[in-house]
Amino acid sequence: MDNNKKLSGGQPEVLGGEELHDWFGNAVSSKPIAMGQVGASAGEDDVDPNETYDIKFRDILYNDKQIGPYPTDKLKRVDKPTNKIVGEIQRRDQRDNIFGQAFRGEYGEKVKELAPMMSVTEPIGAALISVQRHINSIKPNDIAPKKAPIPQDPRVLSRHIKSLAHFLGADMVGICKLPQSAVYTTHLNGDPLDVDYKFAIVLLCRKTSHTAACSSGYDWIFDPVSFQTYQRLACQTEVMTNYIKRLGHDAAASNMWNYLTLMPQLVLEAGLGEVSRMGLIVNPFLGGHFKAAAVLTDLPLEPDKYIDFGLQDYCEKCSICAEQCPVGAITKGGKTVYNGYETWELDKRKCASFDILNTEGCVCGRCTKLCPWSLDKNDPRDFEDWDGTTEGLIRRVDEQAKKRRDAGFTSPLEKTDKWWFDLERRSLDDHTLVIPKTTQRL
Ligand code: B12
Ligand code: SF4
Ligand code: SF4
Repeated sequence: MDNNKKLSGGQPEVLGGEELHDWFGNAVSSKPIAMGQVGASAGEDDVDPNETYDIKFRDILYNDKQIGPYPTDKLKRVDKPTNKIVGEIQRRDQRDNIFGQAFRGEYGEKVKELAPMMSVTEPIGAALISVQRHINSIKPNDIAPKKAPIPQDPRVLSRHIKSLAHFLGADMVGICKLPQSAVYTTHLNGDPLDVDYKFAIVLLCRKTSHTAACSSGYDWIFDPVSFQTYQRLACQTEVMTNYIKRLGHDAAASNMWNYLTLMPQLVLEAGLGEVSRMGLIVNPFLGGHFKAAAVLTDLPLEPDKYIDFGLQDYCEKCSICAEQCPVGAITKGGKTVYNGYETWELDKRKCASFDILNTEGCVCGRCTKLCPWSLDKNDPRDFEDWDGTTEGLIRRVDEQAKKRRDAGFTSPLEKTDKWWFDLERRSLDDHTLVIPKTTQRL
């Protein structure tokens, strides 16, 4: 049986079964056990999809109660995205993202020389990346040969999977049909990607607000803030993938270092946000202050609809991100068509060159941090009294915008709570940490 039938290119080969270990890690049997014995009784037939289940104490899977900490069930749902899709969205070669271009020298010798040091210059970021590399290198497990005897109703399974996502630590989760246009044509190593799953489960994790609030963008912590979030998402999506395969369904994780898909498109499709002036997707509760990862699967699921919380109009009038971007990478003008969809196109070359060349920090993220939809704490309690109207959300965002503007777009925490040391590694082959000259200017 081909246990990894849907995913080819750049993935580790699937090995059969699991080794049995005792609690102390000693192998107790050299004979691998079949995954089917974990997910379903050996010899059992596939589950009849028409069979009805009456499972006690699991009302949450059958009712309409809110799943997760944010009131996503109160959002206005629509049939089409609020930005127009006007043409065909083209699949992308992952190596053509701006980092790939920088590594190839397309932005000049200085950017090429410094690009490999990006994200690993600062030791907290480098440590996060080291550990995440291990997570990404775990071999995918087999798909159990028999489907687990659980309800096959897409709605019930979707509520189960969403609850699992929150159990694993995701802040928000949505489901969409997987559009082939969101799948990269190649893996980062250049192997062609042929990914053919029906659905994408999209997980969002908010960034750690306190640390982000302490960062001006001109220091070394904002990139580790991203990698701390990537690491959590990698754990969540790898565990969810492993679990779905134990249920007897195919699945693959798409996360940092192992992206199979372009994420903003999936975040939009899964009803988790709208296209914003920043060029990224903004979520009504998390603003732009989150990272995303996905699990692609054939588990029968119920896709979510798009959402409309008035962002297209809001971004037409607001331009905080464009004003606050240190290099003018975000347009103050109107939307244009890019890759078949309407958006405010980012000057990614300006953003990435600054990210790599800035001697006082890395991947500043000021746009996402200062967007007034990214509230100070992004805490679910902020929305406990929300009346469910767009006006109610916008009122709060206007207040946040005023507060930030009055404070000159700085937080008092930037002057008191920088708990990290701005240290730098000298070069890729030298692990000595030095105090960068630039910290004296902060
Ligand atoms: C490379 C990259 C960058 C690069 C270059 C971006 C680029 N355009 O090439 C740079 C350094 C500029 C960058 C910066 C940032 N990034 Co970035 N980045 C990526 C990454 C790893 C790959 C994107 C890619 O393949 N680009 C190459 C091609 C496809 O670029 P492109 O044609 O210009 O397309 C871009 C957009 O036009 C859009 N897009 C293209 N086609 C379509 C079609 C539809 C329908 C939609 C809706 C969108 C869309 O997606 C691309 C996003 O870069 C993604 C992860 C991922 N797998 O998606 C994260 C990602 C896009 N980045 C993210 C974030 C948050 C940031 C930063 C805030 C950094 C930070 N500190 O957190 C800044 C924000 C800059 C900005 N205002 O957009 C998030 C966005 C989440 C969201 N809210 O939607 C992502 C998804 C990472 C994640 N896992 O969460 N990033
Ligand atoms: S990450 Fe920084 S440089 Fe890039 S668009 Fe946002 S504010 Fe501008
Ligand atoms: S800062 Fe203003 S213009 Fe920019 S994405 Fe946020 S709401 Fe839109």
